[in-house]
Amino acid sequence: MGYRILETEDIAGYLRERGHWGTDEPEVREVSDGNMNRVFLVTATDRTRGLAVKQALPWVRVAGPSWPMSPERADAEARAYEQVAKVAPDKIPAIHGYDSDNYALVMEDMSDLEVLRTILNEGGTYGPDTSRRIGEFVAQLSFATSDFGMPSAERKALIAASVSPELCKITEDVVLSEPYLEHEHNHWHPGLDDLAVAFRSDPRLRTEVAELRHLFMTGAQALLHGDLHTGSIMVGTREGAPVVRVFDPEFSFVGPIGFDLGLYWANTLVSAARADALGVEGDHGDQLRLSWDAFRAEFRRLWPTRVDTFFDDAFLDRFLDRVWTESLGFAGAEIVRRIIGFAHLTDLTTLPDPVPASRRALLLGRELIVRRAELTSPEDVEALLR
Ligand code: SR1
Ligand code: MG
Repeated sequence: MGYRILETEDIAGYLRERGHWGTDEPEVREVSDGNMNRVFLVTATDRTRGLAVKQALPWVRVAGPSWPMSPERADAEARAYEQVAKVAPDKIPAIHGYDSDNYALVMEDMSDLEVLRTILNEGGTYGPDTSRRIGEFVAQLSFATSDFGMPSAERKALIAASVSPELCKITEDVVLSEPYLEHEHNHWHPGLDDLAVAFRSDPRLRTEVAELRHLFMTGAQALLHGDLHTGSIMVGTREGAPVVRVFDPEFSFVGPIGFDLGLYWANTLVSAARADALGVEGDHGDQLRLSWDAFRAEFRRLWPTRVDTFFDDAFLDRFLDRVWTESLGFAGAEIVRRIIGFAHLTDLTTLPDPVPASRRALLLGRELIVRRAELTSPEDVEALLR
């Protein structure tokens, strides 16, 4: 059967057809929240079982049919989950099946967990484990799918299989060029008019963003999540133990490792700007350091297992230094686009007055882009935050 868009009333039958559900009638509700897809939660009436169904639509969900987008992005997501399952299965939801005809994933019900951004927006903190696990996640996925973790020919096949031009183009446009141009996707609070104009007419900033854009287009270092923001992470506790789950890797492709770290850092820094604006005490400003330390430690732990020992220890030091610098640049670009480009963050938009925190974040974003080579440690970034 060909592709059909699933509605709430179709879900129980669909799951039965595919052998995921028995004859009992579950409760089904649509909980679509991200920019791109539809998600349904399916729960047994006695609450003993649950599943989630995620389907890619032939357009960007928040824009509607006026912004067509191939649902094949779900193939990229399914492929990414397969790769992560090999190296970090504890950090992603369990995948029960992928239906490539309908671009639908059937996966673990995570409704007992909460989206990290929601927790932060409600005044919560990251806690001691979240950023450590995110740093480990990026290291485990990127090491395993780099030329250090995979034989050369296998890697070339992964690069070919993971090519995702449509989704990469979104990032090349909305993150890595449009905010620095006049574009209909861009919008911002009127209190930021002067900065939006200044960012569009800043040759140094533009050249540095061009550098990052080119790196994103050409730097095939490892398989990425591709959209690692705090809305793509769920956290909580199960049987007394902390749980962190990374989801939504539909933007996955083989790209520069710093893009994943940078996106996460941008979102932690924006959450810090929100906390600061509200006078909330928290651990937001520590997360870049915690995730970087965990990433670096895990990458170094895996290094002795590399498949190509021509890459020596001195090269590793250089490589990690480059990842650090590139991550800062991508973090800056993500901050800027989330404020004067497309797809703004509720961290800022829901503030009583978003302008002061947005201005600080924008200026921080610019610093991270243009001065990334001078910032050599997390303490340098923390100093910028102060
Ligand atoms: C058209 S999509 C806009 C944004 O939503 C996704 O979550 C990505 O961040 C993308 O840039
Ligand atoms: Mg997403």
